[in-house]
Amino acid sequence: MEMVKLHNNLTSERNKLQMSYMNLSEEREQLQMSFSNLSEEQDQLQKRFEDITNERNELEKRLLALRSYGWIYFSSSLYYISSSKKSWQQSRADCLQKGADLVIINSHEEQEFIQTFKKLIWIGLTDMESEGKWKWVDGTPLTTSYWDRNEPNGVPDRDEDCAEIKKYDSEQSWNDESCGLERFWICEKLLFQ
Ligand code: MAN
Ligand code: CA
Repeated sequence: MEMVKLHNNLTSERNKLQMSYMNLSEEREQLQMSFSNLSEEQDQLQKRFEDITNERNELEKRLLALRSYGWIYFSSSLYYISSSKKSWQQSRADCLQKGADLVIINSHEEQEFIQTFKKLIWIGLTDMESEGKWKWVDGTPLTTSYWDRNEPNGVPDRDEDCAEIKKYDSEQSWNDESCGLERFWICEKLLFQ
C-alpha cells in the first residue's frame, strides 16, 4: 500500500515537473524571439543614429560655409546684411539671387533683431501692387506692424511704396519710402520649410 502511494506521488510530481518544463520552454522561445527583435531594432537605431549624425555634420559644414559668406543665424533663419546700398527692387533681386528674399518680420524678437544693425534698411514689405495694402514679399498681408508715428504717409501726396527700418532706436521704426532710393538691405533664408 505504501509503495502504491509513493508511486502515485512520484507520478504526479513528475507530471507537474513536465508541465513546468513545457511552460519554461515556451517562455524561453518567446524570450529568444523578443531578444532577436530587440537586436534587430537596436541595429536599426544604430543605423539611424549614424545617418542623423552624418546629416548633422553635413548641415554644420553648410552653416559654417554660409557664415563665412556673411550670413547670421537667428531663430531658425539665416540673415544677410548688405554692406552696400541699393534700390528696393535691386535689393530684392540680390536676395532672390542668393536663394533668399528680403526679410519678413513676423515676431517682436525678429523686429528687435533687425534693429540691432542700426542702419537704414529695406525690408520685404511693399504696397506697390495696391496702394495702401501692405504685403510681405511672400504675399501675406501685413498684420503686426511697427510703423513710426505718422507713417506710412505715402498716400496720397508722395510715392512711397516700400518699407524701410528708419528710427532704429525705437521699436516703432518703420517708414514708407520711395522704392528707388538706395538703402542697405537684409535678406532672410528660412532654414526649415
Ligand atoms: C521724409 C521721408 C518720408 C517720411 C518723412 C518723415 O520726408 O523719409 O518717407 O515719412 O521723412 O518725416
Ligand atoms: Ca514715409
